[in-house]
Amino acid sequence: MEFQNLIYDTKNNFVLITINRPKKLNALNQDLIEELNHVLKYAEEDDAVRAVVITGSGEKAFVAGADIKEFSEFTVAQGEDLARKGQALLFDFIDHMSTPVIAAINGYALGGGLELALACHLRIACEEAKFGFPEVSLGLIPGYGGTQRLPQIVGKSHAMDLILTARMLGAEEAYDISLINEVVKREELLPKAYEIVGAITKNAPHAIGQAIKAINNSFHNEGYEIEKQSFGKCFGTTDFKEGVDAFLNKRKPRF
Ligand code: DAK
Repeated sequence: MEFQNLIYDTKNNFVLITINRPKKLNALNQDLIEELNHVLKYAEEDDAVRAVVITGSGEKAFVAGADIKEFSEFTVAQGEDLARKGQALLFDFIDHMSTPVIAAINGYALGGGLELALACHLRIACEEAKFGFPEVSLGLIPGYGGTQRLPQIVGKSHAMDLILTARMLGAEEAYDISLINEVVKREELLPKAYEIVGAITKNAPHAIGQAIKAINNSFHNEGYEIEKQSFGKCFGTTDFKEGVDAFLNKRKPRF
């Protein structure tokens, strides 16, 4: 199958997906979300696929966020609707897969890109990787599950810090706060991901799927719904218009 925004490679018993928009730092647009859903669905349905690894092309970015140009004109209704659609096609979809998904983070993982990594079951990164939620600097909040999964993974205190300050952090700090499972040298990133795939796939696949389901269910709450509504409301504000205009015109926002 031909894809415009990703490359997928079927290995022995797993699939490697490489997000491939390097000129736009692999920013997530709607087409890419659909393409990822397509490959992930296939991986989930084929019993021969026992794991998935997701990485970004180039040395600069895993995914530098949702595509800001694409969402700059969205209304409140479109924002909420697309948050729902994106969650169903990609973020919740991965979270609920019974096939384990590992994010191999090779550079910037920002905004929607960090949300993608958080939806994966495990995260490893190279030493140069950078993480952050710049959404509030654009007049938004993380709308693809970030306000829910970040506190689940790093705790409320670190989540408040990262989301409210919008600061970027490096791989060592990300490891220290348990945002990622491991940090390795760049050349060891994919070999380490494959090693983890090997460690998981020697175990019983049915039990792996049930374990993921049980772990996920310890985090059931209403927060995801509130996030979608709050995210949609941000699109009706002058802050959003100012934040996005500032990014697109390469200037600092004035809030
Ligand atoms: N979207 C679109 N283009 C992007 C991009 C992005 N997120 N990130 C980078 N690019 C583009 C840049 O515009 C530039 O394009 P050209 O000007 O060359 O055409 C190219 O990638 C290279 O980027 P830079 O020239 O900026 O590279 P630098 O090394 O100087 O800087 C950077 C790297 C990662 C620090 C910088 O690119 C940056 O700050 N990027 C934006 C980070 C960011 O704010 N990401 C968005 C976070 S908000 C939604 C649901 C969820 C969301 C949105 C909507 N709906 C349901 C509707 C989530 C929102 C987010 O993710």
